[in-house]
Amino acid sequence: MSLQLFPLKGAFADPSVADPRLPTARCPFPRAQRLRTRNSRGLRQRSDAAAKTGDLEKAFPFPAWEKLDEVANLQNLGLEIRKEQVPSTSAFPSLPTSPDSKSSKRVLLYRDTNGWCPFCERVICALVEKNIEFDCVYIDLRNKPAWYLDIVETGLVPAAEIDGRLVWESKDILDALEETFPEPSLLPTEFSEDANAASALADTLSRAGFSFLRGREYGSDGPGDPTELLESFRSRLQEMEDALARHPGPFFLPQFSLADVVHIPHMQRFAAYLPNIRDEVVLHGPGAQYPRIAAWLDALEERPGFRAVKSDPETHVQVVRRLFGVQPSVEAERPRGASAAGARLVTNREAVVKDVLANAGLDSGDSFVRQAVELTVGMLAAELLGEAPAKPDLADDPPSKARFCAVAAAVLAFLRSRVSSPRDMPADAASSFRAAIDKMLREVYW
Ligand SMILES: N[C@@H](CCC(=O)N[C@@H](CS)C(=O)NCC(=O)O)C(=O)O
Repeated sequence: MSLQLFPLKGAFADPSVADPRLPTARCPFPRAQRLRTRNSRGLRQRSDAAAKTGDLEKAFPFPAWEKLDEVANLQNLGLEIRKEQVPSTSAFPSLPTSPDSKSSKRVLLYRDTNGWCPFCERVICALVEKNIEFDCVYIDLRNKPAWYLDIVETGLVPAAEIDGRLVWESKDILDALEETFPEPSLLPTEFSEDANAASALADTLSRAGFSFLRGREYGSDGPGDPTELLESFRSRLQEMEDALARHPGPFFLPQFSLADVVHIPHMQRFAAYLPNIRDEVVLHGPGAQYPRIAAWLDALEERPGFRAVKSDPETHVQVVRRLFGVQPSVEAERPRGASAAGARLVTNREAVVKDVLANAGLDSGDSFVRQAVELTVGMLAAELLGEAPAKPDLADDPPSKARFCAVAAAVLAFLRSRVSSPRDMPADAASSFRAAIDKMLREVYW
């Protein structure tokens, strides 16, 4: 059987890649292939036998968790496991979500379970910068406990108990921390006017940025005027640029301060969103339009408080798309080899589907699986060719949706390791092929 995934054919043959007269239709790793077949049969036999005796441990090597615990060095990472809580790991010491949770530390922070709240980030950033020990209690914002609503009248996070005094509203918490723990200071009194101006700008700038990204004014249902939204965002960014110029060094004041802390959450988000969602505004990297803001973003990387709350750009983009339904207007630049890879996949789809069904470990006798495999291959081809990949509409059927996603993930992972260059496609096409698969895998459980 030919194991070549995408045999070069007719019009799609790329003469720069391989001479179709060469015996490329043979698997370049025939020995490896034979070994794989033997091993998988062996495993099946062993697992059948083990299943009869119920002794799975003999069939499958279970992870050596104790050894892995040791290697992972959990204590040194400061990771705490909170049994029966979601999320169950956190770099921050935490207590059960209960009205009776009493902390031995001077600060107890109530924050969101999903770890995304930008206002909680402000508080954590200040706590870390000021070396204040704290415990966290995680509040599920979709199902807030009644006792939390009783003690915090807004019902919002963050809230903090500081030496037994309960404070909410992120900026009020920052002030209370300064009062209670004056050293090291994050608010030098001689610059309080500039700090107040920066704090006010944090609100107007974040509103303008989110309005621009969502295409509508904060609090309004209808679409806004895109040019006005862009101009308003730009003028707030210019205000920030000017404020950063007021003192020497990269920060708002001559030293890192609360003025920086209050801007960190929305600015780290905008820096992540813009290149992926709306590229009219460039905050960072080549073509940066606000040099002081770009230098400020660079300087943050050195701050322990920022590192404690920093997320990766991809998480930010995924969250804003899911949470606010923000759709990118930026056309992701299609990598150079994408069309070539797409063309090969379309031309050879039958062979590819057959190969997946025969070798990816899926139940090829099941018609749902067969359809899901073909659809996934089609979605990948569409992705590579710059077409919108059509996903099945399974919103009303969660079990089938989950099943489809699982099959799609298996197909994509299989093809990712299966493709071989130059056997199947030129090098840049293979890179694009894998990049497209990585992108789809990130979004496969939609
Ligand atoms: N002005 C507040 C805003 C806090 C806020 O909006 N928190 C959000 C999480 S990011 C929240 O608790 N949302 C829950 C809700 O709206 O019910 C502050 O600065 O602390």
